Amino acid sequence: MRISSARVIVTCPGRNFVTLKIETDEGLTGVGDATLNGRELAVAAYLNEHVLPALIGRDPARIEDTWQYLYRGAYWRRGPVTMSAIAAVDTALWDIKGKVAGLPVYQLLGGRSRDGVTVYGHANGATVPELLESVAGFVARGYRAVRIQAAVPASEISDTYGVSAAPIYEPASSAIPAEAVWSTPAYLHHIPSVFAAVRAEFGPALRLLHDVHHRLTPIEAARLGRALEPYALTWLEDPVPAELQDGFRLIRQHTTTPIAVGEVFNSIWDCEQLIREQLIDYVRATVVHAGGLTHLRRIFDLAALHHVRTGSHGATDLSPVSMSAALHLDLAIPNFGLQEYMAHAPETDAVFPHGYRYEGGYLHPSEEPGLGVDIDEDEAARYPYRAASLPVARLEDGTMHNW
Ligand code: KDG
Ligand code: MG
Repeated sequence: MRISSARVIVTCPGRNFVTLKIETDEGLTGVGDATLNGRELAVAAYLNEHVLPALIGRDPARIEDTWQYLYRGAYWRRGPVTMSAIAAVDTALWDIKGKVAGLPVYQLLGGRSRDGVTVYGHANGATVPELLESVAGFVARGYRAVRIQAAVPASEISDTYGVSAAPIYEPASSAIPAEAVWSTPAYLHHIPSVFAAVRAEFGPALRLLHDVHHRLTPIEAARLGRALEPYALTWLEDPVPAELQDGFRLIRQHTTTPIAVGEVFNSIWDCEQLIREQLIDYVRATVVHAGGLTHLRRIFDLAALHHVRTGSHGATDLSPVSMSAALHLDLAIPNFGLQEYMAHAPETDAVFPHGYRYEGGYLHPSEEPGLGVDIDEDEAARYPYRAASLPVARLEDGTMHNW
């Protein structure tokens, strides 16, 4: 069997998605997600200009060899654009391999290690009562784990990360980034009282998470982790930017609150030290941004050796193709932790028909051969690309900060 064609489909059913579709000379097809929020066209061009011409005529069964060919062959290794492009090819080839075998991809990865994939949802509120109502909605729908984000009622903060009135999470908006104002002292003062209110209302069993979105320094994160210890979080996410992996040692020295990081990682080298030194508890790398199932499996296997569990990123800017692929891996690996899950807009679901389903706190991947997801190209053509950037954050004095 040979790869006979490959095309990149850019569509905006509520938000932008970049999808690779590979076809073989025997009529099988595979899909891969290549969406990089706010930088979509860079990955589309990378695929179109530099990857697709070299794919035609290759044997689709040679997944590892193709991965190595694209990674080593670029000479310029790593980076989110390169690794998202490689991920799309890799994911599509796993989809094809499943179809050839007549098996869902999780069977090719070793079969089930569990009955379902435990997911967490996103509760948020402009006020604590609003937040409690949002959490109650998730609990009523069977969720066992909920991410908690609440607006900080302080004039120094113009909008708080993760809080929005819109039913679908969507931080990317205007073509030129929107600007938000941020104050760490106001945030640190407020957040412990939010968790106190949630625990008082929902008791000890509900698993609670919180995303700092890279906004603290290690010592500030250590202070927050310590302040949140009475509320027994499952994880505190992205407390600091992770370029300096040593920074996490400082956090670890001061708090037993578990740490999760990795949604912006694209290679095993971004977390090698974090994992090897057991500086984190959950690694949040994803299929689409970390080189596909082939490379993500490698990261997760390294994590398994060091008591680190997985918590793959699953925001709405990862398409249903990514979610489908993530669920197959989540089901198979021994060290699965949690999977993030945010429902997509109905128009996104219509563009990407998929067989995974939510039930009582768990997601279940499709049992169809392959990944169990496709792209409806006629439907996709109805939604042309719209430029949309992620916001930026500044401190009160105008200094650029981390969004
Ligand atoms: O594109 C950026 C989003 O995916 C990110 O802001 C979402 O932090 C996020 C999360 O934990 O889902
Ligand atoms: Mg996050």
